[in-house]
Amino acid sequence: MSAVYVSPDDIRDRFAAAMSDMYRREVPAYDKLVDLVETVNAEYRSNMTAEIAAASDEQSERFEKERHGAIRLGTADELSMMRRVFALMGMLPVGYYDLSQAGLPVHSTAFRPVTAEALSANPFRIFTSLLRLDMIEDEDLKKRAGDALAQRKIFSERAVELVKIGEAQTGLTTSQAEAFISEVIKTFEWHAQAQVSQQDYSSFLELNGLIADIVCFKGPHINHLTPRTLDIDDVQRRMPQWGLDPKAVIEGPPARQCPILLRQTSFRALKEQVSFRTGDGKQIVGAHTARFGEVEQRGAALTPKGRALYDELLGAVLAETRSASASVDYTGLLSAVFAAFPDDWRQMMSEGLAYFTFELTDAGKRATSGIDDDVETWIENGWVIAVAQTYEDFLPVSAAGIFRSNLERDEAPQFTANSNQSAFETALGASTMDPFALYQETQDRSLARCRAALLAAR
Ligand code: OOG
Ligand code: NI
Repeated sequence: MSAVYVSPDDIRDRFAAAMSDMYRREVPAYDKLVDLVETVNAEYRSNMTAEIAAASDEQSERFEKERHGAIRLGTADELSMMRRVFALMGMLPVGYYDLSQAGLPVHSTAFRPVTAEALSANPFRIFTSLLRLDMIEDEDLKKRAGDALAQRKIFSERAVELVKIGEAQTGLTTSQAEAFISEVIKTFEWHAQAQVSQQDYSSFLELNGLIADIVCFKGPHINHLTPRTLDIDDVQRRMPQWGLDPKAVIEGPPARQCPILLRQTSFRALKEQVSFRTGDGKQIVGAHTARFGEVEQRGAALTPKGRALYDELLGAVLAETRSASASVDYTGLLSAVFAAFPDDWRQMMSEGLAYFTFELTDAGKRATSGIDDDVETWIENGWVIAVAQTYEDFLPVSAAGIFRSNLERDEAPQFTANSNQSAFETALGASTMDPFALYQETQDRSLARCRAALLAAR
């Protein structure tokens, strides 16, 4: 009887809160960032017009508790077990992100809820990367990395047992869910003790900061959490006053009247004390730089056509930045180039650039005649309103920027691009879902609901 089980949405909600609590305790700078974001959001809200509030999910309950995080895994077994863990929380793998394009030896997916209902309950997402040992050319280091990963167990026995129970029952009881959360959260704890020698650590670090972070420790510590803000420019500006060291630029699109996709910034990763093993069983003290805090501002999900335009414009900005000899005003350039992206919801809808959900208005509920199939006419008649769907995913170029500004050295691309989605999915033990299809489905369903209601009234 499924009624005895806690809903996956509830488990995710509690898990997300527990993760945020843990990270606030572990990384006081993140605690400060959350306070800053709450301050900025409260100020912004007090100036927000009712119109703006109604046209977005920015007033919704999900907003304040909204977080994403990121982890980096070492092996296929770790990734496939992680998939099973997240499935019990209603988080499924969406999208494939090829970071080798940006010269990083990982590829990734985002575990997240996929239905409109689950997203509004709590949209908690984890950007999950898998190390690509195949991209390490040095055979000796590749072997040492593989050996270090082979000897670690990132999940407790009890966690694995609870996953199996949850799968067999297709759910967890209240006490099982509590145990599940407290067991699984251990996987994401920080380990100040490296499982390799300082010499090995240095060799991995020399190769790439990500490799050192993934290979040298007992588990995939959560490396950042990200609250959502209403005004990312304000957060970026105020970080130094709060004692936080922001990365140089905000990733993603420029500030706009009609926000699109995702804008992100972070405070730079902290240098933290760790210890390394020595041959004689002693420990020596060193440092590792991996953990940071991030902020995001989310806008509308774009259709493939809108996304292609975004990619084209961003590509032009990056090409110009690279070719410029002197330092360019990146923010000014970004805004200038993105003037070519329509900044008006109606236009974005008629040109098919963004995804929307359609809702019947009170006038629509009373409408009794003149109903045809054209949604634009319904909107003109005031029967239906269109609200842009929030983008629930990530952006590969932005993710690369976030990765890079948090590696100890800002490394130039060292690895050759070679996308390998099928290898990723084999490791995952499942295919990744297509994000565009999810937004399209939500849009189609909302349209069908409006149509049915209007036809029934005829
Ligand atoms: C992941 C970086 C990507 C984002 O928000 O784009 C990311 C990492 O540093 O492991 O979290
Ligand atoms: Ni992130």
